[in-house]
Amino acid sequence: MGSSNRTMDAKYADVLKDKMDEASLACLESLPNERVHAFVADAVGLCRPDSVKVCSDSSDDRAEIRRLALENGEETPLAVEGHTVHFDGFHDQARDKAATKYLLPEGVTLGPKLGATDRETGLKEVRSFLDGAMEGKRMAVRFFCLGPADSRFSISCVQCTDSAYVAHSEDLLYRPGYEHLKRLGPDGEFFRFIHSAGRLDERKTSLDVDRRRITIDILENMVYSVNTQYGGNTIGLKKLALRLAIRKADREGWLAEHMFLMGVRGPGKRVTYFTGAFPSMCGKTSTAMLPGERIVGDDIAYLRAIDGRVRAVNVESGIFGIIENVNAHDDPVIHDCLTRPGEIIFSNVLVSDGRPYWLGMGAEVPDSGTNYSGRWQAGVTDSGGNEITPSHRNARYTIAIGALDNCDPCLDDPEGVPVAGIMYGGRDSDTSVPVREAFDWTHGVITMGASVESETTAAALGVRGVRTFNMMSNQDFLAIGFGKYIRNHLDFAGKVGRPPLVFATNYWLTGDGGAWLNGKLDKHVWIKWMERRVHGETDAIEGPTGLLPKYEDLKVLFAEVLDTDYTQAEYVEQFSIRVRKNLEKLDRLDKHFGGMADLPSPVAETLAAQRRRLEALHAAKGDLVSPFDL
Ligand code: SPV
Ligand code: MN
Repeated sequence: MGSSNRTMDAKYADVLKDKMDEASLACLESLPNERVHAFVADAVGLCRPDSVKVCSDSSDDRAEIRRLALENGEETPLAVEGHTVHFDGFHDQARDKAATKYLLPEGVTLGPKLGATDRETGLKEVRSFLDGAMEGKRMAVRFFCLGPADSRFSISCVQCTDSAYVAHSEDLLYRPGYEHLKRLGPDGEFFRFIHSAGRLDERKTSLDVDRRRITIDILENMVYSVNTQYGGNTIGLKKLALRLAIRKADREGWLAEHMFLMGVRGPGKRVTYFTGAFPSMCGKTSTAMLPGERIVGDDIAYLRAIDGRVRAVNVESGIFGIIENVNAHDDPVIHDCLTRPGEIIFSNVLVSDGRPYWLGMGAEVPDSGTNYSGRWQAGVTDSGGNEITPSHRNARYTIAIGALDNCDPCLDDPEGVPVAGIMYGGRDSDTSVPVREAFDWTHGVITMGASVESETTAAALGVRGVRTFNMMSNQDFLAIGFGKYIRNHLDFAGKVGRPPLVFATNYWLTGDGGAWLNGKLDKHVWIKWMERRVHGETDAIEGPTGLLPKYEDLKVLFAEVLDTDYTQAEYVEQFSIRVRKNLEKLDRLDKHFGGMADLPSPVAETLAAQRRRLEALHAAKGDLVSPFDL
């Protein structure tokens, strides 16, 4: 573009022209949106990178980012073509909830459970950490689209980052959004993200993690992230954008959820779509990738009521998945993909002779190599005396969904796919049956979604294995009050003719000796059962906490899906109602909800009704009741 066509205000051009070449400047100027120019000029003025690369959707620009990640040492090539490895710092291996804070404008409250800080103070602090943070570095300016482009689901995003690894990850995980934002014209709305990894050590990992901040400015639809590299803290479009999207959804009457989206095959050529909300590391991705089914997405979905039906899209187009325990037997689809040539970023795995290794991969892991601690040898311990595992428990892979053999053809459909069922699941070793169906939408939203309780995992920093409530599995990302969030779910059903059926799953139930009662693949049977329920093709047993599958139906499905003989003894052990345990959970729930303001009245009513059913069963039949005795 010649200078005669310049549309950028001089006050922005003055800041930018010395930092970028003509191509980058022209690329930015071609976006007819002054607020984009202002945002980039502010980011550049604040962070003071040596140079700036503005990327369009072109494959050349994307290739340059990939090259930069290798050149600057944030990624290293592996032996298989297209594979690279990235390491995050030793203390930067998961989402940092404590350092993640909402900036609260005057008059806005989010309740005591969401980390927040006064807007002025928080803004001043994070901007001081970003001040000059990119000196000596190259900033990338990237444009992406959450959800398919040119759809009512689309949200434009602009990311400024000094990490080519972050920018490269976003190429694999999101749909390009430069042309989309251009088409929106001068008033196009967009979410904005500034990220700097901060000062780096010789391993190219963030040095100042004690000054790590993820600061969310809900007033400006903007997130700052600094002194961290771990994807969950830095990839703006992922959990940072989800927090902004939850607020937008609240304003506009739709739902932004921590959910997978998949098509489940039924008899004939039938494909029925389900979403599922599980806390991190509880089986969400491996459910979405079940062999023979169709994956639309594994992490974040937007749900809207359209023409009387719930329709959903995958916000992303790639997967930032946990690699631990991915092996040919349990997760054949992704395992196959991870072992053939193609564009993949492995993070925080063990590398030896140019090959990635991880815990539970189904092959021998070497006893030395390079991992997130640097040079590693079996048996080494950290400063606290704990053994350093070869791969981190939260080690991950990043790929485009299109690389999977079972990618759903509707992935990019601007109208989304119709949702027939929603499942909620947590890591629950001793209370809930493996699968059950809610009596209705309200019962499902309250006793299954809002009541998800799960043992903590390595996906967030902190102690693992502690039982905590995790509302809709979305609690880490909630940016509105809990009461309003539940109300939005309850109201959502009123916008459609027949709301999706709601189910609860529990893949983690254990028996007396502490062993898991289900195999990893049993979830495939539960999902096929849900599919049949949606189409009214199987009966169920009415229990106190929902509708349970019948033994004879599961027996047929186990034989069909897994070619195994499901015995009546297994069924009874797995599906007996642990009445006392369920009552204890209700006690915990009462306490949990007790402190919340603005809870919609159906919450207390629905939980009280559940308690009455459980108490009646307890009085009649005791602590443990077989499904045959219901
Ligand atoms: C999760 O932890 O839920 C993830 C990965 O999906 S993160 O990007 O860390 O959020
Ligand atoms: Mn997630």
